[in-house]
Amino acid sequence: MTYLAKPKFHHPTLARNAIGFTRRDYEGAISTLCAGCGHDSISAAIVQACWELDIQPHRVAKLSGIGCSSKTPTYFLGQSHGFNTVHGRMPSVLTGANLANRTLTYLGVSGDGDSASIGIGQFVHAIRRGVDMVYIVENNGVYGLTKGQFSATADRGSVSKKGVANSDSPLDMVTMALQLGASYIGRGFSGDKAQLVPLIKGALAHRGAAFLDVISPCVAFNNHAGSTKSYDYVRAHNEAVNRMDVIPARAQIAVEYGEGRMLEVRQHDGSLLRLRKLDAGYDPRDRIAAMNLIQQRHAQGEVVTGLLYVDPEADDLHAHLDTVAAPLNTLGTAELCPGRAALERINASLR
Ligand SMILES: Cc1ncc(C[n+]2csc(CCOP(=O)(O)OP(=O)(O)O)c2C)c(N)n1
Ligand code: SF4
Ligand SMILES: [Mg+2]
Repeated sequence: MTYLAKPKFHHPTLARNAIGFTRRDYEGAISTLCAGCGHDSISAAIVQACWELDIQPHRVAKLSGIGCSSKTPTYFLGQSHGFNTVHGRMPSVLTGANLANRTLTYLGVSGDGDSASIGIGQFVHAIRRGVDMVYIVENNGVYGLTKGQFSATADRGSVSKKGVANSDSPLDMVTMALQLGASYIGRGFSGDKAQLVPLIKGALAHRGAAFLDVISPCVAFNNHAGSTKSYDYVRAHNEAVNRMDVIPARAQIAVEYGEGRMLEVRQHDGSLLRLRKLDAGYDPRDRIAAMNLIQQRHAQGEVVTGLLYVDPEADDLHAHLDTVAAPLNTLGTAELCPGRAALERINASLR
């Protein structure tokens, strides 16, 4: 229950990261989601990723919309800034916050209903603007919070718990993010933490719009035979194109691998994405090839996962707009008031 505080007691031998925090320091309140809900596994992966990256919790802003998925920021990063927005409006609030203060790490958490149905316009524009953020959609194919109606990501022909087949075409948010220009794109599965934690770490280290679609089964309304978002279905149809390690800039690189099996991509912050190729021909730097493979495999009922696209040279909205680096609330009169002469010049240019 959210009103039950977790005990503050930490066992003295709990492992600490480089800035002295235990994993517990990255947790939030006790989850109220259904036992077995995929969303709780994603929260655990976020905790693990932030702990491993030595992120200072108070330098993170977590934002969400409405839904079971959008409730989850209460259950992780209890010492970070949080903003639970209106349904489908997380991207615009995140964009505004990011423009006002670029020194924080922005983590947007949403659902397939929140982002692919009511919030689709907001999703589209935040991605195409290149807002520097990690945008996670916890994708279960239904509106879990309002009792299991199909969302826009539900596959045509997939069957609801009550036996009704979905007649609408699905919307694939990964393909959309590729088309819209996101510069780091991955698909994960809440049942595969070993794959998901590095995907989140790489996204946190990325500059630009990072988008992660995480298939996250709803055990209450969409985990039966006939669903393409159930644990069984995704386990049976998960085609991972690669496995990734994220090596922070400060770490020594000790192991060398054979050519052909490995691909190394260095990001702007110096972190290294080391990819073990499971599909030898897959190159996550090729946007068009990524779209083709995802669509081909989807037509065959397969779910392609892994790091699907990355542009390590990407920039972000601040670079496009040439904004000041300092947070707006730290600017004083000297920076904000250009003076009479400058104002007169501006006014004259407008006459
Ligand atoms: C403006 C508005 N319309 C509708 C709702 C009702 N509503 C609440 S959550 C939700 C869908 C949530 O689905 P999703 O984002 O997939 O989250 P999940 O619960 O599946 O994790 C809806 C339609 C609302 N809260 N506000
Ligand atoms: S209703 Fe579904 S999405 Fe919501 S908490 Fe329960 S299992 Fe998770
Ligand atoms: Mg949902």
